[in-house]
Amino acid sequence: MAGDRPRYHFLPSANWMNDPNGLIQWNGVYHLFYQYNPHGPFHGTIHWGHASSVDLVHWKHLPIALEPTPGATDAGGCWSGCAIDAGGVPIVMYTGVTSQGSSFRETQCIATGTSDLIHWTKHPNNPVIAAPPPDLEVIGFRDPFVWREDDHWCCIIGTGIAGVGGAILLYHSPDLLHWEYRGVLCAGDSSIKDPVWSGSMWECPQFFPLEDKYVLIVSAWDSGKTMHTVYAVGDYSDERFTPTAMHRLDLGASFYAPATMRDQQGRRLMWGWLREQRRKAAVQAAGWSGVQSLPCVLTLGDDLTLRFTPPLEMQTLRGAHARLEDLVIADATSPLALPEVVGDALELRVVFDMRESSAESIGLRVRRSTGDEEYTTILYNRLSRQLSVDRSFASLLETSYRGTSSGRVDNTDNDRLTLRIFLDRSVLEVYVDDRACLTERIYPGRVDSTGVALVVHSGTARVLTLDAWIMDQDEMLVGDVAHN
Ligand code: DQQ
Repeated sequence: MAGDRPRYHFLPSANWMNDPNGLIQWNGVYHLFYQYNPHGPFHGTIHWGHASSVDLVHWKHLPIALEPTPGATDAGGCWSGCAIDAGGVPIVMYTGVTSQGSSFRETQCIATGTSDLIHWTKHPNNPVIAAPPPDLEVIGFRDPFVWREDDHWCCIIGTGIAGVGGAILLYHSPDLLHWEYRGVLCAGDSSIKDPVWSGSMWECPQFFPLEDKYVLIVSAWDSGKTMHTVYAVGDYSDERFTPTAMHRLDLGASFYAPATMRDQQGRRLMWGWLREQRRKAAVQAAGWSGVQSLPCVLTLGDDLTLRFTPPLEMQTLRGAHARLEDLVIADATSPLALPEVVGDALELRVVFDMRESSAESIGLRVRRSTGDEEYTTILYNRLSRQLSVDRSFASLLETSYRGTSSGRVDNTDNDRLTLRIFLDRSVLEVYVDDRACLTERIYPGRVDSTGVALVVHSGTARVLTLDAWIMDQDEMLVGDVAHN
């Protein structure tokens, strides 16, 4: 259905997209590569798609960057990896896979780009890392992430150690071609379920300094299932990362395999793959699957947890604006429909006065139909400090994707609570202050499911300001996916 296809989030014109890959700013231009299947809206024959942007907002589709080479070590797919500026030469490192019965052989490969990053030549020495360390019983061996340290390159690869949990393998190289295994940078414990389960294998590791700490982001995988993304902040010395607690990175059910980059302003930017949550037949009918999240700037809080902020550039998407001020809502008036605010591609910013609110839960309904047949409820419960998105009534079509995603958001300001919401047809990204982000996919079927309402439970709430912008992006994407 055309009404599900996002308008201002990045996605190819058709077919399958999953992980963001090889994020880099090159000669001032942002480049986003991504896992792409040109043959349909399903995972298979994975290529690297490519797009670029000068402003993080408008993206230009570029030719496919990498495709599997028959008979080579990436014949089964060019899986996730990273991009590196090797002294002015663009290099990508990725996982080449070949089918081995019902499983895959995973090896690490490199390719060198032309100065415009359009054409890529695979190195004749591929694979540059042919197999995991022989003395470890590993589950998976993929998704290289590379950085420079002193006089050598460092590469980490995601894996799992049987009976232990997810793990990160560390390698060093003088030239990106010859790699020496240095040990396990860090390992998880799959028996720990609380407060967050990190699965039996870690995909798409990202490892970078932030303030005076290091951050490790991994995507938790278990028994063939992609689950959620977790992060840890900690210290890095003597080739080992010592994390403090593990945290959920995004509190929703759709955000996975994020990649990060440091841009020329020094910002740590992150994109994640927002997978579909609808029936295969609906995906097939749509002809596309997968969206990239909006970019998000990561910073570190005093409590050593991450802070999440949409980049300022996103404000250039704002079109027609409505502002409401000083509203009081009580159980009896909830949900309070806002006729001034209508649309399926909106940014909403709501500031609640917490000192003058007694309600246990406050929030909004979006994609709401006139008779409340369809709606999605975003709520913050101030007693349990839980942010939730309830999809129970989100869609009359996708009845199997129901339920609630939620997570704890600690230490929010006692005076104010700000919800910042990016709604883009089937994409919903909810920021609570800068403390947390919850991303969901929703698939309302009714054409009138474009309303917004304020909701409270058990008490009253005072809204200081509510700003709504129609996100106006007809010109966002330039060109089409070109095939080599
Ligand atoms: N997707 C890629 C893998 C990665 C997974 C394959 C995560 O490299 O581990 O498309 O979604």
